Amino acid sequence: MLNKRLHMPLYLIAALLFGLKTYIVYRFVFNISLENPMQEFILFINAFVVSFFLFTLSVWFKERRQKKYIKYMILIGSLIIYFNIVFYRNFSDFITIPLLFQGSNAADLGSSVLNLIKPWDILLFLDVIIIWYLAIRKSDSLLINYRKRTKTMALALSIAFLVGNYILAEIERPQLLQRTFDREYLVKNIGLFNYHIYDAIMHSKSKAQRVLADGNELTDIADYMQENTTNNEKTDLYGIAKDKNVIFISLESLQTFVINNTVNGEEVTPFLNDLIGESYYFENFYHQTAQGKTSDSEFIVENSLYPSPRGAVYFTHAQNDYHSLPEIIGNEGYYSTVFHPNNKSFWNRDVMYENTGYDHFFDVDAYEVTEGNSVGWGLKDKDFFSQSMKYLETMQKPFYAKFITLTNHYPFELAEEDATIEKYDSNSKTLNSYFQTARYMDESIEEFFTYLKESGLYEDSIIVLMGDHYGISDFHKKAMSMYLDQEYTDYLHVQLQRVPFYIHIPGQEGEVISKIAGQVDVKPTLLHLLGIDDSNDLSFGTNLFADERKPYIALRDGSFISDEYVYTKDQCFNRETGELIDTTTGTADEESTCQLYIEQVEEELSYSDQIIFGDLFRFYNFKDENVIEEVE
Ligand code: GP9
Ligand code: MN
Repeated sequence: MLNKRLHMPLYLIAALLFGLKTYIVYRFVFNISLENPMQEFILFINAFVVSFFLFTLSVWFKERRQKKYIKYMILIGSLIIYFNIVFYRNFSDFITIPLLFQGSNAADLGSSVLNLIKPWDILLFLDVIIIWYLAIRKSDSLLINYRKRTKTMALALSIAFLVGNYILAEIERPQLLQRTFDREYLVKNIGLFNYHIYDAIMHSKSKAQRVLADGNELTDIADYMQENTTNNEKTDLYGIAKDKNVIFISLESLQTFVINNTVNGEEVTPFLNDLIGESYYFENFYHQTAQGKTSDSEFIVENSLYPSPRGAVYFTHAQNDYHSLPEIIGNEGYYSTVFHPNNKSFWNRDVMYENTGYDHFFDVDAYEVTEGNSVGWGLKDKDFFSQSMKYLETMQKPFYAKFITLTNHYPFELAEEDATIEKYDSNSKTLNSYFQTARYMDESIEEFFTYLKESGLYEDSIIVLMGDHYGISDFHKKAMSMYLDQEYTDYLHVQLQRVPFYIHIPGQEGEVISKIAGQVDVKPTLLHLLGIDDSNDLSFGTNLFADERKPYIALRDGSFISDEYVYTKDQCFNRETGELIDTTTGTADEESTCQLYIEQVEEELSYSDQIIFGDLFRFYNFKDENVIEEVE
C-alpha cells in the first residue's frame, strides 16, 4: 500500500520522459534557430505540454487499456519523431503529408536511408524501453483509477496548457497558423505533433476542394481570361531578348517611394536611380502580394495568378498543376535556377520549385555563411552576389536565374561598417533604418552589375529587377507621413504599394513608363520579350508593352488602381490628385467612377481562388488549342 502511494503514475512518468526526449531532439537534433529567450521557452514548454496531453488521455481508460495506450502511444510518438529525424538528416526539413506521396523524395531517401540510421539512435528509444519495462513488470502499482472529477480536471489542465502554449506562440509570431511560414516556425512554436495535425488538416481541406472540382468551372473562367486579361498582340519588342539569359532580381521589401528620393540630403538608391535611364522603368507598378509575402510575389510573377487570400499558396497548394514560367521557358531550352541564401524549406520553396519546373535551387547550403558575413536574416546581399558568381559563370545557357535578396528585410539591421548613409530621424526605428539597408541593397546590385560585366555574362542577358512587397507597413504611418510630408490617407496607403520594376536590356535605351502595371503582368511580359508565343496561356496579367491592356490593377484585398482612380475601402479617389471622389454607396454616376470595376475585380480574384483551390489547371490542356480535357 505504502509502496503504491510513493510511485508516480505510469502516465506521468511517460509524459516526463517523452517530453524530455522531445525537447532534447528539438534542441540538439533538429537545427532549430532560436532568436530570443521567449522562443527558447516556447520550445521547451511545447515539448512537455504536448506530451502531457497525449499521456493524460490515458486516465480515461480502465487499467488494462491504460497500460496498452501508454505503451503504444510512446512507441508511435517515438517512431514519428524518429522518422522525422531520419528525414531531417537528409533534407533538413520535416515530413509533410504531401511529401509522403512524393515519389521522387522517397526514392532519394531510399538509397541513402541506411546511412541515415546511426547505432546510437537506439538511445532515442530509451524512454520507450523504460516505459515498456515498467508497464510489463510493475504496471499494477503504477496504473491509476481516478474519480471522474479528477479525470476531468487532468484533461482540463492538459488542454489549458496546450492553449497557453498556443497563446504564447501567437504573441511571439502573430497569425502563426494563418501565415503558414516555415515548417520550422510551426514546429518551434506548437511542436512536432501539433504541426503534423495542422499539416493533415490543411492537406484534407485543400484535398476536399480539389476533389469537388470537376473542371467544368474552368470553361467560364478560361473564357473570361481569354477575353479580358490575355492579349497576344505582338509589339516591336516581341522576341527582343530571344535566347538571352534572364537574370531576375527580387528586391526585398523595396518600395518605389525611395527611388529618386533622398534622406538627410543624400540619394537613397543612387545606382537604381541611374539605372532608370538605361531601362524600361515602370513607375506605377504595384505589388499584389498578401500573407505569403516574398513567396506570393514569386507565385504571382511565375503564374500570373493572384495569391491566396489566406496563407501562402507556396504552402497550401504547392502540389497543384501550374503552367509556370520556369516550365514554359524550360520547354524552350532554358535552364532555370533560384539563388537564395535561406533554408530551402522556407516558404516551402523546395517543394514548390520542384513542382513548377525549376532545375536547381542554390539555397543556404550553396553558400559560405559565417558570423562575419551575415546580418539579420542571413548572408549579406553583397556576399550573396559575389558568392553566386561562380555558379552563374558555369551555368548552362540560356538560363533564367532568379536572385532573391535578403538584407533589406525587417527589422532592417545592418553592421555599422556597412552603413554608408545616416539613419533617418523619426519615431519609427524601422523607417529610420530602412533607408540604410535600402542603400546597402543598392550598392550590392551595383556590385552585381560589375561582376556581370566582368564575367561577360552581361551582354547576353536581360536583367529584371522587382520589389517583392512593401517594407514599411501602415503601422509606421506617422513617420511615413513626416518623411513624405503628406497626410497618410487610404489613398496614400495604396499608392505606397508601388514597388520598383525595371527591365534592363543591355544596348537598349530606356524609357520611363507611367501606365499602371502589376506583378501579374510580369509573366506575359517576359514571354513576349523572349519571343515565346504562348497563346494558349491563361493569365490574369497582360504584356506591359501591349497597347490594349486590362484597365485596372487589382490588389488582393479588392482594392484596385485604374488609369483614373484608386479604389480602396469603399472609397474612390482620383489617381493623380488623391482627391476623394465619392464613397461608393451607389449614388455616383456608374460610368465615370470606380463603380465600373468593383465587381469585375472581385470576380477576377474569386476566379483565381477557384483555379488554385480546385487545382483547375489539371483539367486544361495548354498545348492543344485550349481544350478542356474530358473529365472521367
Ligand atoms: C525569406 C525571404 C523573406 O526566405 O524571402 O521572406 P518574407 O518575410 O519577405 O516573405
Ligand atoms: Mn520579402
